[in-house]
Amino acid sequence: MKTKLKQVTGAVLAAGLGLAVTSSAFAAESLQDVMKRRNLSQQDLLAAAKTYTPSGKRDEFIAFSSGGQSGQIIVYGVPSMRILKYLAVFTPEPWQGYGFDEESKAVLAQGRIDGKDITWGDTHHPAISETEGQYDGQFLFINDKANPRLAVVDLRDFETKQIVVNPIYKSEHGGAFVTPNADYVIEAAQYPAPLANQKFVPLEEFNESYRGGVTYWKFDRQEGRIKPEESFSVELPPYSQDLSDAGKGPSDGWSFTNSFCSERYVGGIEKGRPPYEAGCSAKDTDYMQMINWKKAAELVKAGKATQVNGHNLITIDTAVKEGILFLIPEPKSPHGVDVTPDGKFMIVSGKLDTHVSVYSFEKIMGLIKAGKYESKDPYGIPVLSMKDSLHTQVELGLGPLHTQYDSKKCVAYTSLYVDSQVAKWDFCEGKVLDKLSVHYNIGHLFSMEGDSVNPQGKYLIALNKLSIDRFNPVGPLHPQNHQLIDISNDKMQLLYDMPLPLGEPHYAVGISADKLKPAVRYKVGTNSRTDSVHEGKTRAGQERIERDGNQVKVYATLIRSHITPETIEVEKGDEVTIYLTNLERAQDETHGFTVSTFNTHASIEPGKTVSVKFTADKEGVYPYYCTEFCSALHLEMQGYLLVKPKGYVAKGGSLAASDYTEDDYKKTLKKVADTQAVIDSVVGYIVGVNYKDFPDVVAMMDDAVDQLNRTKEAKAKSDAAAAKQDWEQANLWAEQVWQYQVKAADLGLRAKTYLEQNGAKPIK
Ligand code: RUQ
Ligand code: CUA
Repeated sequence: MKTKLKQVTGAVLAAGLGLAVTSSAFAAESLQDVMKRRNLSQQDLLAAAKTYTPSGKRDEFIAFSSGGQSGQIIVYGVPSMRILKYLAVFTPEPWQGYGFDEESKAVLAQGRIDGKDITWGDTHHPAISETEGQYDGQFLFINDKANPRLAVVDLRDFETKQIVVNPIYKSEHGGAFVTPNADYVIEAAQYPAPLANQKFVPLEEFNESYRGGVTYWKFDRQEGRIKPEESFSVELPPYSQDLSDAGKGPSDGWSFTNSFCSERYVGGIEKGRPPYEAGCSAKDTDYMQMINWKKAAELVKAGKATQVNGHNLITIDTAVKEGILFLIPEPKSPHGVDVTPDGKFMIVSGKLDTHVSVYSFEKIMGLIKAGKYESKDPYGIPVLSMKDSLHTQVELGLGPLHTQYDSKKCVAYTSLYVDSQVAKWDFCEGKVLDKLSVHYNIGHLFSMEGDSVNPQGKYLIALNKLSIDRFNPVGPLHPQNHQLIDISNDKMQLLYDMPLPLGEPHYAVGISADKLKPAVRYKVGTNSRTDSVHEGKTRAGQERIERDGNQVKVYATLIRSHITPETIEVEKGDEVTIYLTNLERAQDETHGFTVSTFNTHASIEPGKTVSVKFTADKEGVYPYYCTEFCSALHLEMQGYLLVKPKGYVAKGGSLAASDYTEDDYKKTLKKVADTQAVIDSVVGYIVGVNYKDFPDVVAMMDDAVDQLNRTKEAKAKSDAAAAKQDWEQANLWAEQVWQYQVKAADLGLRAKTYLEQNGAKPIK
């Protein structure tokens, strides 16, 4: 029987066997041999054992890392550090068809600013949606610092669904951070500018007319979209806003945003003035800006917001009058502000100060209730005393930036940019517990669910800016370096370096893998970008080409291994829309689609409908094909777009084919019968064991049955042709029967291997 199986799957199976032989040769080496050969220490082995994830095994956590200037999100597993996906967000990504099919183009178009396409983004801070302060794994948000935008990703299919443009900023940084039930997504401005968009204001009027702010984007969880009309901003002085965080527990309802350059310095090297870096770090303190966003939302409902660029804005004056905005001095040029899991403290690191400052929310509230203000800033905002708001300050080292939390109470980890270290410390007691050197210039760091109310501990990842001497050289532009650290013991242990070559990842978040339950297929005909039925949804048998003037609409389907229709004839100048529906129900049976030279590509996952659109502006012959190696006959998943000159008259003639004989037909019938015997024996094995206990196998069987069911129609056509002695048609339809059989057999064999490897038991 083995020989027969081999005949069916041919070279593919043979290649697989070859691999098995090579790997067993390595198994002959002992652990000691390998350690010697690769120069590995006991410590290395221990680290390897903690991160190595055996073939076929999964990770405990999933990380979502910003993709920096790539405008994407990088998804990887922890502790294996295996990259799983580049998620297309602000930048076209051809493999996913993002920015090439019409549906994703429409998402990118939401991110246009002043009518211009912006085809990149500077992503910094991803945030996972929360329910009662815990990551719920439903949605992901990320900001674009360069072009003030925010994107919504649905974790049911890991696709970007929405991009919103901030209507009043020119840049932003303090986002995305979510409130504890993801009612709002926080986005703070960065470089101050006039809020009314199209206005020129000279730099001489910086203090009077340039402004910053914090935006609260209303998120509708049911629809999975941000509602711009229900969103609002609170105006802030031109103190460059930086990072933000939402309060939780006792501090729920408030948000905290850092600032730098509260000196309001405006540079001018070219005029002989000292640069920004000098003028922006002259004072000893900047301001933490505290906003009561719950009250702010009520003020908006009560009509107390003004409209700027069609957006709800609570002015500084209103915010002060209503008592929702306060300032507290914080050490020089701070970067991170991170609320503790219990919501009692806000931890701020001053980049140019060696301390972290732990602010007590309780003390702050005490000061506010007592109306105890130290002073007012030039815009009339009450300033609370730093000394009276502090719980403690701890000297950690040079360049503290960001703080994450452990599952252990009071334990925090702070990145030290200048020292290139991670400090583990106790924020309740105010003492340092451990320090670990990491590679150069750590920026953010993240622990698993480390900014939720319920951090999971276990692993910490350092996001290092430089990777000098860490990896094999690849030219002047180095990859970034994510370092995996074990934090399950008192002492931190560095486990692994992962190069990331896709822009500079700023922040990342890690979530327990079991909280993510993405779908593997869509309902047939789904427009995945709008979560609705696609106008171009096409079922098997409904494929057609419709023409209205010069508008040609092609309703096409894809299934292993053909695209229907296989010929598309249009005239020069026609505007062509091709709707593509993937009819597969099987997992991972994605088809791709492209038409030669029309700069178009689509990725069509099972059930999805997408459309590609172009003007057939040049007469000629253009092959189209499936771009995913989806099956043995993938190369044959092809067709022709024929662009004819206007008014072209067909010359007649018939399509080329060979002269098939009755003999050929009979040979094909024999092949079909042999293959059926193989299928029967594989099916015999499968139904003889407890395959129903293996959902993956059940799915494969469904898919195989689906393929086999398709043989009926082809067989009927073959039989009918044979009756008329049309051997060409009879033979070719019999070949089609065999094609379906091969796919079913391929699935059957996969299922059989799976069952054998996973200990299936015979049933009585
Ligand atoms: S950044 S390295 Cu969050 Cu934009 Cu700190
Ligand atoms: Cu479908 Cu290749």
